[in-house]
Amino acid sequence: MTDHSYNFTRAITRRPAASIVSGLRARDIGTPDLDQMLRDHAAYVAALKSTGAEVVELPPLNEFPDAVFVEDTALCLPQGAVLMRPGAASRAGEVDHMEPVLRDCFEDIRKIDGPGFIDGGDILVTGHEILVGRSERTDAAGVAELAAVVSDWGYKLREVFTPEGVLHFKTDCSLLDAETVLSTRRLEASGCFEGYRVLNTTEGEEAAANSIRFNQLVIMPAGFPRTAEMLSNAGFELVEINNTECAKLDGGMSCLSLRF
Ligand code: CIR
Repeated sequence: MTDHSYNFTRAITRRPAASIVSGLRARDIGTPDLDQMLRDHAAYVAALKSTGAEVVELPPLNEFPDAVFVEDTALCLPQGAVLMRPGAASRAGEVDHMEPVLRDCFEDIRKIDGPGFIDGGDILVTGHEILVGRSERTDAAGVAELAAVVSDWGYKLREVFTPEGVLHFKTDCSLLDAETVLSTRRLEASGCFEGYRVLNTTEGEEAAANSIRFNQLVIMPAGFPRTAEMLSNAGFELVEINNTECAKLDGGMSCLSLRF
């Protein structure tokens, strides 16, 4: 049986806009370079396509500096898509731009109406459940509303907690196969992955946790050699993508696509 938590036929991405220099960031560690980010983005799209998937490449949205991080706008499942309600005010309008794109791909489109907030980056779909991390962007009401929406499609949703100072739940973890996750030690210590096989990022390489399993590949940020070696020894086929520019805006591999 095809496991929908990591086997995908399509992805949606959006090219970064010149306004990316104004993207949100927790700490200022430098201004992202658009040309470098465009090169990295092209390499990311090429990696997705190399698995045989179709990739919808949306044009830049200059009025939304963070719109390249499409993952936060929606949750895509085989049964349909759920439009999120992003917790950062400057990003709320990105959802209206994603809605028509998703309407072309899904018959059943649902929406988080509020009053709660929820970002796609806080949602990890595994082989048998949906984990949602409360964070600065995702609150209890947002989690509860999503739980109600997806229960109708037969999903169990479990609320967990994103560590203090970490932007999104998936900043610190990714799915490697239906029951294996790659996680930082600090996130695993919260107990949220009980029952899963957990592989840890190496100390000092926490940013490697924001990777994605996409069909046969694990697409990971470049520059984390010890974690890469560990994953490779565990039998995963890796592609490394430069992430220096997205990292200045707290972004990683998952944020850059919607996968379904
Ligand atoms: C933000 O703060 O919203 C963006 N600068 C980064 C979003 C990263 N998205 C994600 O982890 N899913």
